Amino acid sequence: MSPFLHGLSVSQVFRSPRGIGWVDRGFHSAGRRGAPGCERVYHGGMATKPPTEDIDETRLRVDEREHYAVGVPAVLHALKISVEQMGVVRSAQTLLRVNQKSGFDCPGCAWPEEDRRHAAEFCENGAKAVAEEATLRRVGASFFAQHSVAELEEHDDYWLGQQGRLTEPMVLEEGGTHYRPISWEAALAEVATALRGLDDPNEAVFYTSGRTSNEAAFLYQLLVRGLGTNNMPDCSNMCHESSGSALNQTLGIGKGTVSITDIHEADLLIVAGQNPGTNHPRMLSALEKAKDKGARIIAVNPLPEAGLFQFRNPQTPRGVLLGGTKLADDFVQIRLGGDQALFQAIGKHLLEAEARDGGVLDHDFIDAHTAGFAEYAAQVGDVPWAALEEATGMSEERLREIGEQVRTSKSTIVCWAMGLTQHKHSVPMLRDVVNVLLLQGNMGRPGAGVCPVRGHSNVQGDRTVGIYEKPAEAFLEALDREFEFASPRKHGYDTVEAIRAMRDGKVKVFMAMGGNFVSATPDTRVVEQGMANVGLTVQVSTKLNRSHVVHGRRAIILPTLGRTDRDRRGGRDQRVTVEDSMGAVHGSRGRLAPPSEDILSEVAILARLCELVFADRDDAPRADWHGLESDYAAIRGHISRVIPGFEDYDERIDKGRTFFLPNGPRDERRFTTENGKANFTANPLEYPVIPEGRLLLQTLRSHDQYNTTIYGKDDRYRGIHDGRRVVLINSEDIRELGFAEGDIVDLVSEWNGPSGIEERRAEEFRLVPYDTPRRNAAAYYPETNVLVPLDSTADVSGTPTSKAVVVRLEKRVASV
Ligand SMILES: Nc1nc2c(c(=O)[nH]1)N[C@H]1C(S)=C(S)[C@@H](COP(=O)(O)OP(=O)(O)OC[C@H]3O[C@@H](n4cnc5c(=O)[nH]c(N)nc54)[C@H](O)[C@@H]3O)O[C@H]1N2
Ligand SMILES: Nc1nc2c(c(=O)[nH]1)N[C@H]1C(S)=C(S)[C@@H](COP(=O)(O)OP(=O)(O)OC[C@H]3O[C@@H](n4cnc5c(=O)[nH]c(N)nc54)[C@H](O)[C@@H]3O)O[C@H]1N2
Ligand SMILES: [Mo]
Repeated sequence: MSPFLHGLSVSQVFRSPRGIGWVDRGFHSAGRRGAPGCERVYHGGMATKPPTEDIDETRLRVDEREHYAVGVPAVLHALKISVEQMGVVRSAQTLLRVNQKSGFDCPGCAWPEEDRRHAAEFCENGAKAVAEEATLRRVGASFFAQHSVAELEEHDDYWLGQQGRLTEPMVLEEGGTHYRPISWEAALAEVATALRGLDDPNEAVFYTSGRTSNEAAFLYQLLVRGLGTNNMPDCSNMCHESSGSALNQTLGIGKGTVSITDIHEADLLIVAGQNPGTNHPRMLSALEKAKDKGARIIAVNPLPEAGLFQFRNPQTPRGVLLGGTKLADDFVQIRLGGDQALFQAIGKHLLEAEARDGGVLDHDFIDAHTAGFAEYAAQVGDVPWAALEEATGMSEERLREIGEQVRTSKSTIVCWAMGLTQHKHSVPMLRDVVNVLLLQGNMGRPGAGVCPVRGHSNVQGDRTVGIYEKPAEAFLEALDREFEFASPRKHGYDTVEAIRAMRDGKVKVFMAMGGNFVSATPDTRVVEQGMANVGLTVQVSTKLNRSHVVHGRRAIILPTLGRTDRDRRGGRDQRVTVEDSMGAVHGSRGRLAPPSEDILSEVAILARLCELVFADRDDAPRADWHGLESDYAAIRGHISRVIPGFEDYDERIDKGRTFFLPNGPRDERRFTTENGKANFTANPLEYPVIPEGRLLLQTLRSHDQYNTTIYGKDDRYRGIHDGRRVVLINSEDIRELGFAEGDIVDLVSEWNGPSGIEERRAEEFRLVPYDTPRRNAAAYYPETNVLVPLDSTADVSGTPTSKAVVVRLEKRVASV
């Protein structure tokens, strides 16, 4: 990969005598003019002040959607945001260190590095994630003195997140109007006393978001299990839980089975239910490499996402000057939730081709390594083409054409993200993905396998080191042996169960290690009410968010370090480790001065809590808590003795090295399922049936957000500017439902609950005609989470069905 950005390396951009005057040249020679905000970049070496206003939706503009991703505008946009948040010097310091051997792991996404020795691979949204964390804006005691909690609650997520980094521990008393400062000693003592005072440890809930390092996550689960509960809901429950459920059962591992080299070497890549141009931009370089080597790409999506079609790599002349690389050879515009039918159709086509001509299936693989083939073949044999056509919105001929591309592929990888995991029938859908791959032996050989593309940068690592409400017995036994205690065996709450327990008044302490529980979870009104029922809520956070202003009777905010911050403990710079989407573990070390002196790392907070909570308890885990806080290598020592695959952990990440965790299916076609085989499964076909006059709504990310953190007001690739309250909808549906383009409507979700139809309402969204299948609409999360019913979850995995909410539209005011 070339480290160059239009002939200049990122370092040259910042080192040029004219500062980022470079932007001028790069941009004119690329034949473009007037990138918005560019002037600010020229004149301002300083970070800018946070916004004073919420998003003003009346300014919303809609234009043509883009037909390519990245390119020069992406570079400009990222530089603009970086300089606004961090100023020029800090921007240079940080952007040069992302994903470098001696640098920090990008907090953006979990896509692996191509090769960590090269200079920074440019990624617009990675740069934005970094800028958001390394911002020079601050939220300290004077901020909280100025703004009451009631006032803060009125602001939108954009305003809250943009205020800056938290700098000192704060507490909100019962009935208090403002957060006030509290010392670390008093804050941690209060948390520990609350936890020790519980009648039953199951009255506490401990949420984790996926940025937490392996070291902190491991200590966290030890704190929780030492206390005596497995109540560990995490963001994974809302994310790739369906992937884990389907893959564990069929392949014996809840993770992907490919490496980055496999992506490069695949003959066919199917990218389904994923918008990599926005959410995993570095994946586009890998897809480009695969294309260069002759791969075909099939993109499966209801929306023609820009990043699926054309990639203008800003680091190559081809990308900047010659229009870039065409990615998808075939765009399959599927109906929401139609993917199970698509994969059944492919399987059916392959089986019919085998019966007719032979030579399609990998019989050696099927015989040696799999079980359940006959049942699967019978099931897809019986499913009528008419049903497959109805579910996908495509003809039998078209479905067979896709099946033919799979038949002729020598090695196939299926990549997916939230479009496949957040449906009621996601688990059977993903089992059918596995079925298709098994037919041709696309498992455990180069260029073949499953690739669930993870979201948060360490969400996979957190699970590996024990953040899970249903831990495996072998893990618990090893943990008990290492720390000489007895961990609880009873399974804990997942995210939806935790919300039910909060709603029902069963939770006395709620603690979150990162994330934004209130905005990220479904059924916002129920969650708000649930939070209010909790005695003490504790948020360990980097930045202000809604979960600080929607709180329990008492609330504590503990500010913490992020990936970019220097973490000095025990007289030296500490390093943490993370695992990427492909099971590679590597170190991460921040270099920036932390936002204030008064911030503790996640590890330090947890080690101190363990010490306080476990003091004079004979049945508690035993460890040198103080030692762990001052030397994270000692935590890695514990992990290496508890979790297989981490032998010699610390040595193996030394000097910026990466190591791969063992992966049975990938490494040796070994499947640790109950029967020791890769399992075909027979899954009855399911797909959403949309009631008359209603739409099916998917809730997704704009280009300017990181989950609940809103970076900006644009969704550039989809042509949406200066606003977020839009519904992307087929223009014929607008007409048929009696509306006009630009109408402002309320979205009313309809859920068939135990006592009849329940309604939930999200107000004032503008109708934007868009290229989406009939009766399939899209709107942004988290504004629409209020519509997702708590009980609307995926079978088996319990994941909220964020990509399939039945709604009707209600008109509010005339067209504007
Ligand atoms: N910049 C940025 N990066 C991120 C994140 C972010 O918010 N911002 N979030 C991170 C996290 S935690 C995650 S999990 C990932 C999320 O990454 P994605 O899964 O790409 O995120 P979504 O925006 O939810 O996009 C879902 C995609 O699936 C499509 N889709 C929806 N329903 C269906 C369906 O039924 N079938 C098919 N075939 N497609 C469907 C949608 O049209 C959309 O293109 O990104 C991670 N990276
Ligand atoms: N409707 C709908 N809902 C969804 C989804 C959807 O597609 N549609 N997607 C779901 C998915 S895939 C996910 S993963 C979840 C995401 O849910 P979460 O992970 O809970 O949400 P985030 O917005 O990523 O959390 C952002 C907050 O994390 C804190 N933070 C950031 N970095 C750090 C750090 O290093 N340490 C600590 N301690 N705190 C930090 C900051 O305070 C920031 O405000 O949302 C889910 N919710
Ligand atoms: Mo996620």
